[in-house]
Amino acid sequence: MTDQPLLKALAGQAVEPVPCWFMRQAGRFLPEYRKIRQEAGSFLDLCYNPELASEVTLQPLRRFDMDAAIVFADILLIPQALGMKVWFEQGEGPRLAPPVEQAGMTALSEPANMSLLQPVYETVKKTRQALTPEKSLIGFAGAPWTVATYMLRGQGSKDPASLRALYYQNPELVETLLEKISTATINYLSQQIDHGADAIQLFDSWAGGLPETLLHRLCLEPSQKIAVALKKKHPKTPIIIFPRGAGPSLTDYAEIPEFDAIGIDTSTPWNWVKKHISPKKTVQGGLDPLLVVKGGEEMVSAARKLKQVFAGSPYIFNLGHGFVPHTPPENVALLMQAIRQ
Ligand code: 1CP
Repeated sequence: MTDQPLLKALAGQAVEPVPCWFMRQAGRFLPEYRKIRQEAGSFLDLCYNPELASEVTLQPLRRFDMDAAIVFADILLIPQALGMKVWFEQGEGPRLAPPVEQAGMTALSEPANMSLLQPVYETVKKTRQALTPEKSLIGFAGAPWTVATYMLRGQGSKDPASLRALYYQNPELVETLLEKISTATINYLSQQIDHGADAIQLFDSWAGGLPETLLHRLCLEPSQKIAVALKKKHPKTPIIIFPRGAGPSLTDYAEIPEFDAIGIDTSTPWNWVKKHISPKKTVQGGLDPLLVVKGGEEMVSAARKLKQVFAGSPYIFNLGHGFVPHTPPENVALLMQAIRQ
């Protein structure tokens, strides 16, 4: 599958035209997604329905010519496999029970119920079969810290400082939890690769705001451990790490050979990346997703500038975080045009 532009870029080539895909391209902003979502019942029912999940994965590629599809699933399926109840409150976000901070590790399943995730592997297989050979299929999971932030508190945390305080109070609990998530995640991603994922992305959406030592211990090291374990079994499958909010510590991520590409968030200065990250390391992302809500010339010129900054080095066009639900699809079409020009 080395004819895939995305894989070429992940192998360190500067590819022209620049390969692209977008975080949160599946689900959320497309009207055809909302229709299927209604048909499926709940969001989680949709994640566990290979037929419909595969359709949602393919929807953006039917409209736009991006180079990769990302499997429709969620980072919170792993907590379910670990024995937590997971649901989504309308307009509020995910809820998980019982919170590990209160219930402790013994409330989790031992061993994890990995067979629950079988439908995701079916989605991967079906989607890979439906994609043309030059398109890549990206499998993914949450990085352990990001998944743990939801498991510890039973919901998304609005207060990262309180999670840090929790770690200082009870490091054993947090570290045991990270270990448990990591083991399940290695198995989960390995199965996604076995079923046809061409590349993997680890989302560390809540890596921001940690002091350097904690960023290393809670985010970088557990993600590195997953990448090392995956590479042992699947040395050819590239891994993209997206440590949102890591700032200057991105240079530490870039030094880890098992991370084939580094995802940069909205607030990372592009020229800083050019200056501080080896030109051999593949970089992905950077465009403010809210600019795609705005659209027009401002979006187009930012996209051109981003392409220009990374021209001549291995780069994958993407956003600094995901599309928001009210992104107009016609702005995405215009963005694609600007990227392909
Ligand atoms: O229809 C709906 O209401 C569901 C919205 C939705 C969708 C489409 C959620 C709820 N998850 C997803 C799919 C999803 N989630 C994908 C595959 C589709 C794609 O990205 O194109 C991926 C990769 C994720 C990853 C994910 N889920 C992350 C990491 C990346 C990121 O966006 O930061 C996180 C943090 C989650 C948790 C999650 N899932 C959904 C919500 C509302 C949340 C909470 C987000 C938060 O706390 O702010």
